[in-house]
Amino acid sequence: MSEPHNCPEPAASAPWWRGAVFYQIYPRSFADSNSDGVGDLNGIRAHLPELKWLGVDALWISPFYRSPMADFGYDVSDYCDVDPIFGDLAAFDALLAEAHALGLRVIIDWVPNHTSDQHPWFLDAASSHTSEHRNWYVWREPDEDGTPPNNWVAAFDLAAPAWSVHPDTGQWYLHLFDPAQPDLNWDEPAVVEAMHDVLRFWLDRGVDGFRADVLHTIGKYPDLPDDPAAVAGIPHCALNDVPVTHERVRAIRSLVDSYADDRVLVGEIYLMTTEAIASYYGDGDEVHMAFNFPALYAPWSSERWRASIEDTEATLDPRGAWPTWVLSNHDNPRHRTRYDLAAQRRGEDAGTTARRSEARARAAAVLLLTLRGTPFLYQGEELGLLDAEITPEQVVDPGGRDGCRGPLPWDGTDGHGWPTGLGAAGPWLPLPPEAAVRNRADQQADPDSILNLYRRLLALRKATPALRSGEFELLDAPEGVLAFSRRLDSEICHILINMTDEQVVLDESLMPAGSTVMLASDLVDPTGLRGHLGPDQALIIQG
Ligand code: ISL
Repeated sequence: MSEPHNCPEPAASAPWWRGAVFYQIYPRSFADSNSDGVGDLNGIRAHLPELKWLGVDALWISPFYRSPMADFGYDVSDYCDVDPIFGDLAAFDALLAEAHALGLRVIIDWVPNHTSDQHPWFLDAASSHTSEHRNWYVWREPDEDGTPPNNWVAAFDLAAPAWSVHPDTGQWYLHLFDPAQPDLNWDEPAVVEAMHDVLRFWLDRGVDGFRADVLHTIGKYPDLPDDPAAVAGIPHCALNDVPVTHERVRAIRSLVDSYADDRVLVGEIYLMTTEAIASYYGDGDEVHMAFNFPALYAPWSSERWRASIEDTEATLDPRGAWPTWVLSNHDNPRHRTRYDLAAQRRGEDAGTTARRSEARARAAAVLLLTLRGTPFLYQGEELGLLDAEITPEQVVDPGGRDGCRGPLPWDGTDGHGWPTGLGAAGPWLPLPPEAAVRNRADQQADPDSILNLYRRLLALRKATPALRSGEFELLDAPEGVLAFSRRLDSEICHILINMTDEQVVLDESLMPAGSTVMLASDLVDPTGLRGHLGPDQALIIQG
């Protein structure tokens, strides 16, 4: 088993993941070691030193298991093996050992709600009414009128039912996502046992924990009733937030904890209120952390961020639940792109928008890395990447989420670290715009780049306990400015973020005389900064 030997010792009272910054790797688009146009485990391993240089503490690696790739790995056909496109188990072991030797923790994705329709369990289940695995999935006899068993719709195509008829037995099977992703039946004890075995398999190999995919959906209303909200969208959330799921999550947590209390369970609880998400922290006996989706969807607005932060603090803190913050992931447009689009809607020209969205992306980095809680960075946000531009013919994802999955540009060469061209000979998706300048090597060499801002922020966070674990308080601030403090013992930091396009004058209480600017989001010389914030500028001030 591979141990994170080099990891800093966690304080007795604070588990490592509370002080850590996670970095999400989407393996297909991270780094390609064998020039087949798809990223792989050896590619990740080769770039671990750069992640260490950046200063993150832990990696979350999206699925690399055997998969027909109908949902690019979230359709698993063998949970205990690596898809050949990514490498093999030996490549994973080498990656994990090397990450641990560098002091980087590694959590991996676990997809408990559904398998691939090519998983041997489903192939057997579908083959006859009486097969060994029949009850591992959710089957219903068709009505005479041929309508699906209920009105649930599938996540990627809201016009399509969450049910398909399997030709071999003529029965409907349930799939909250793509028809190629049949839902497992967690009412069946053998499913629970098999999925627990998957956790054990990877824990035994030494992983530091899991990000559990749509974990709230592993319990369903027993009679699968119609969903009154189905027409309003987000079908897999509206229902399927039921008491039995909490029991199942508690069992998963206790399995994870049985290995040692330093393994972590992060839930993707794709529900749209903090209250609903918070319930999956249980009484400290369900997930250790859950993604904060309402904050991910907050636009670049101080009022909206303030409301989201207040809601998060008010909901999580009383239950002793630890917050997380995330701006981007592999399912949503990158935040720089989102903030860009917002500006374009206000009628800005493209050049101005690009310049301002860079400023917003920098200020957002300060926000993400100074809030109280565990931040999750998504690969490429440290380069300030925009979504790749994808033509309709280039769309390959059933959910149309290709833009945020554009491969990472590593250097200034023609292919930027990927085989040149697109398609069979080139990367599986187009690279993001501006790769000639917005690539890893060039940004590393430029001390003023957003990459170097992330690095300095991460170093500052590491060196400043108040920023990692200090008390949090929102401060009164001029309109358009989000201001808060982080305080630990006598150490106090003010974080000031101007979410407007105008310069804002600051009063003495936010920037006291004699205070020092520890960092400015545009990396300008902080000595000239007194009494005001530039457009979309963020400052960290030591009081
Ligand atoms: O993709 C979404 C919005 O753009 C979400 O609705 C997404 O379906 C939801 O966050 C669940 O996502 C997870 O499970 C899916 C998979 O496709 C996503 O990539 C994964 O993050 C099914 O496994």
